[in-house]
Amino acid sequence: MDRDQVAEILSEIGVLLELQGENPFKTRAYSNAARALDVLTEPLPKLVAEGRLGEVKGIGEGLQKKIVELVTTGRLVYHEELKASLPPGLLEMLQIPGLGPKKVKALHDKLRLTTIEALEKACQAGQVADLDGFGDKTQAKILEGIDFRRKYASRHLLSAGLVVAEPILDLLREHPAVIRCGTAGSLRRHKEVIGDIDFLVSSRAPLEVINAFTSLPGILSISAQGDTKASVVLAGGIQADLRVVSDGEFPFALAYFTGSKEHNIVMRQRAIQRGLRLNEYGLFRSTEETRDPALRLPCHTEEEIFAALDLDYIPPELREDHGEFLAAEKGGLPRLVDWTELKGSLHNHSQWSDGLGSLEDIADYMEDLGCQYWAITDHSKSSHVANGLDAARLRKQIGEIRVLNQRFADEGRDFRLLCGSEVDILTDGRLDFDDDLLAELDVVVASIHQGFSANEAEMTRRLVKAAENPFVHMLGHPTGRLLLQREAYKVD
Ligand code: DGT
Ligand code: CA
Ligand code: CA
Repeated sequence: MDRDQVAEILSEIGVLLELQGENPFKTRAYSNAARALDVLTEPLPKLVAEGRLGEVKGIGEGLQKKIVELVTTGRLVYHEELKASLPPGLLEMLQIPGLGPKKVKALHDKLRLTTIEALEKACQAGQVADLDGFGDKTQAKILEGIDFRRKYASRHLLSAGLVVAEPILDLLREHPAVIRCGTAGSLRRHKEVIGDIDFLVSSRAPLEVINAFTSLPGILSISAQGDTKASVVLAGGIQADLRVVSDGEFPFALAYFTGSKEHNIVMRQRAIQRGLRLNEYGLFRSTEETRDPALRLPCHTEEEIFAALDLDYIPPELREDHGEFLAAEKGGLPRLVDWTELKGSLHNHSQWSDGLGSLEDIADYMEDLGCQYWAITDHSKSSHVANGLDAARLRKQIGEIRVLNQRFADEGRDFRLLCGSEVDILTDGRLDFDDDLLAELDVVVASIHQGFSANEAEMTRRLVKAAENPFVHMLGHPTGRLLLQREAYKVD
């Protein structure tokens, strides 16, 4: 087990102990130890192997033993027993915003609540508001949090989906029974949030492919397994569907399972208007539903299907029935932006606030990737948690960027850093820096990081006031939404 996993288990022990009502001294020892591991400068396994854990500040003998057990065996009996001694619903409650160990313990002790469902009923009955330290506002917030969780529990970020899908696709590609394969569904359409992952394979031996798929590494459990399809759960709890078709059907199945549903409906209508039938098995010369290969139009690729329906090729990202058909009929589809066309970015952080890289490392890296400019827009002073810069540090950063840029120019490099700030919009709509400082910057991004709960009129007023400042170039994250984590704030 590596350092991060060990630290995570130690902090979970701290939380579990707090839920049990252990004294704060004991619970804090675990969170402190987790934090001590976070800042280790040497690899944890090395310290353990050399018996030098005792050198780390804040880790007593009892904790050392537990860390050794975790590092060497990958588990900790104490942790497992502790976890088993508490209803699992309590840990789930902790995921609701605003509910920490103390509040969850109170809900358990006073109302005997052990599940989210029971918590929801208690809130609806107004019992939670009556508890000491809760109140109407907290109760409403808990209900909101439960709703949010329900809505998003089975949704995942595209990035999380791609990370697990790509290695599986690579393994499928190498399998001798696989002719063509790819992803479909919302993942192929590059939706920012996806429900499940859809894989599609063409093969003459579907069973072999299904068996290979369900025994791939990275598959946690099998939910369904048939002759031509299977559903599994992948790492991270993401569901995945696999369908196996003949190679003749592949382009049609690919188009169908890529979706979206709304897009597919229009495609079927276009087929019918032309005296044809379109479904997941083919595009057929028929006026009735069929899957007879003898009636199938010989399309080998999706491009040929679109062409048969008098359309330019519509890239998956545009298949939402949001106007793509009108555009594709008259050669008017927009060209999608490609990674290689990216010349720079205007909203980025460095280690001066809460980013990871130094100015120079960032410049080298982005230039290597083919960029010509990269703005450094670190946080301003009111964003304490993000280590925001005050005016003096920002002036110092501007100076360092100028020196670096001079050097790049001297070296004949076609790359520049831009000076900037992600300046906080304060609750009264004023900005965190004076205009004379903002005037010195190449890029000013203005963002709201506090007072999210204001009403729509107030939120809108703040954004408008910030945007009216002549030195502000753009608003950062203008809705405040965090995918799967936080709803947008109310703004008109
Ligand atoms: P997701 O997984 O919720 O993020 O969204 P999708 O689009 O990946 O949906 P999914 O996995 O349920 O199905 C994959 C595709 O299969 C979907 O985009 C379109 C197609 N499809 C599924 N069910 C139907 C249906 O009832 N009618 C039509 N026309 N297409 C369907
Ligand atoms: Ca899907
Ligand atoms: Ca699916």
